[in-house]
Amino acid sequence: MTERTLVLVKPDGVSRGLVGEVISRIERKGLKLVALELRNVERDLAEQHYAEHAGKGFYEDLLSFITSGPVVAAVVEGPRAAAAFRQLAGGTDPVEKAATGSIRGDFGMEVQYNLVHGSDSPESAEREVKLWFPDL
Ligand code: RTP
Ligand code: MG
Repeated sequence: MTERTLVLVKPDGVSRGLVGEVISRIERKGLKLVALELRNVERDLAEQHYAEHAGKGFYEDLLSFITSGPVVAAVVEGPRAAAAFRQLAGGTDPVEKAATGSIRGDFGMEVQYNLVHGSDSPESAEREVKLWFPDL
């Protein structure tokens, strides 16, 4: 059964010119792009997207960062799409957790500036795809 997941190239990835690199890795893995858009993120959308982190120490910095410049939002499809993209992304901390060969492991240095987002489960993916692409 096929599955959809939400991918974001965060503002650091866009400003560093890594959009093509991320898209290329998604395509080479065998995942399929079904939506792709450059957009500015309103505070309200950022709050809903990261609702699970409300109240945490890094929450305000996270919201400021994700609304600081354009992101590329994509819906990606394939068998086990959420897990497949999380593997491409690597662990949250680009130095301590992300393996070399992953997007964060190859291009990231700091937890806050970890380049990409991927939904963390099929259930999160369903919620996030609806949130970002309600007409899809
Ligand atoms: P994401 O949601 O962005 O795909 O990242 P993730 O699942 O790997 O990590 P998550 O725990 O959901 O955290 C969301 C984002 O918050 C920032 N963060 N900063 N300073 C910190 O300790 C800290 N912890 C998390 C990261 O940018 C992380 O991607
Ligand atoms: Mg997360």
